Amino acid sequence: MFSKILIANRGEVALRIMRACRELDIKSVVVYSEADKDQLYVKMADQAICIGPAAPAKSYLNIPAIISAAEIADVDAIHPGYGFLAENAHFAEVCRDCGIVFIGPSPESMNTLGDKVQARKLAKKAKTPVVPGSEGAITDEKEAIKLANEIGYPIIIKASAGGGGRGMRVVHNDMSFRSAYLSAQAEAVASFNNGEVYLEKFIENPRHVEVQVMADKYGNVVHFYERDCSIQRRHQKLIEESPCPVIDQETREKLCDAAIRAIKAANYENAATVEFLLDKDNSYYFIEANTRIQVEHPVSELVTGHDLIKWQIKVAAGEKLNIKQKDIKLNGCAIECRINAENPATNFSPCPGPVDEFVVPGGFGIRVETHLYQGAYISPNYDSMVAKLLVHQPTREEAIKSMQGALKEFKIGPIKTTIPASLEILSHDMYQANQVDTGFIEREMFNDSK
Ligand code: MV4
Repeated sequence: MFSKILIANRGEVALRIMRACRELDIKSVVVYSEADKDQLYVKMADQAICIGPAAPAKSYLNIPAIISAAEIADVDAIHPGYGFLAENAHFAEVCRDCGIVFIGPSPESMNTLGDKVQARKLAKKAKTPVVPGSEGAITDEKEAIKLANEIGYPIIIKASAGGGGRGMRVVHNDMSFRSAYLSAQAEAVASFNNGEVYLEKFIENPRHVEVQVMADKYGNVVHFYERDCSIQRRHQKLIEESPCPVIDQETREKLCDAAIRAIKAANYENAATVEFLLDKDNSYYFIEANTRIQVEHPVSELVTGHDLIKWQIKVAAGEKLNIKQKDIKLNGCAIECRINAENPATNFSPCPGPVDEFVVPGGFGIRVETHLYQGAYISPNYDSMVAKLLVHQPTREEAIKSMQGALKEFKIGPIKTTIPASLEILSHDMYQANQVDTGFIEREMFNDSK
């Protein structure tokens, strides 16, 4: 096992990783920017090293500065958390070249799965259902239009290097194909420096369901069931839950097995999330795989009782995943609300500033992940997510009820947060009746200026 780990991240995830290290008797080193010097995780770490100014490019994305800190602190491994360098294959490669374990997949599998065209091919080979679409990248407009007609409109053109909704265009007919194709390509070049695009049937009003997977160095791969992340606004998740409330046990097992097959085909190691779209008939289609631990991972921890961050560290250190799939049981329902320092009344604009009031909820089945404290300062330089509130209860109805109470107990002021927005969603008839999809929030609730 490692004796010292560097955490190349900030905020609540830095604390989350630090706590896992402590339970494994591993010393933690954090890196921080000048803007974060007073953060709780900086004080709590065994060692803290300032790596540069507030701007992420000069600190949390600054590979030479982070590697220097790792060398100075003499760590065995680096945990990247999520965001920042978590899916940067070059960073993983630099770590390897420096003899530091990157707690995550190899740069090779990161590159393969990061390329959506390659990921689709891999999934297909593994007999994981993919959305009907092009064999590979589309290069010839005439052929692509022919394929669009075979599949049937509407279709969606996506950037191979894409993600988070950038470089996507929905096309409804032959007439509008050309301009969508050209603009998707141009956006892909501008955003990712890679103009490769592919084509898929457009699944209307899908749910977003993702499977949590973990793989060790010896080919053992297990899943920790699925999360439903359909409650999103502009590709930002607001509420996640496990299990997906609309699929039966048989579908669930097939879906999770399909995710495992795709990950095995990538020769993958460490944590992965396999994303699917679930259509009206509960058919599921692979869309992409994320090569990091995700923000919403605690939802899966609550329903399975497994510490996923500890598993990440253990498998990276070469331990075997000594658990059998049949021993990973799904217990009850967990819901997470992301709490962002944003003002829902002003189109979710960021709301940084000092935190004068901070009262945290508690009670049976309540979990709070946050780096805030009374007197903390929320910096405008970083992501606006400042806390995650989770509940675990036997049923979805009880989990919703528990979450409503906990959200009302949570006081963060004077800054504005998404707490009231979460309360509105949880009390919505359609949310309670499981009648939501990825378009629900923008269609039915928060559809201000587009
Ligand atoms: C789709 C789709 C419908 N059909 N692909 C959006 C981000 C990227 N991860 C994939 N996305 C979508 N791909 C096909 N073939 C609809 C979306 C989509 C979406 C997906 C997941 C969660 C929220 C979403 C919001 C809008 C569109």
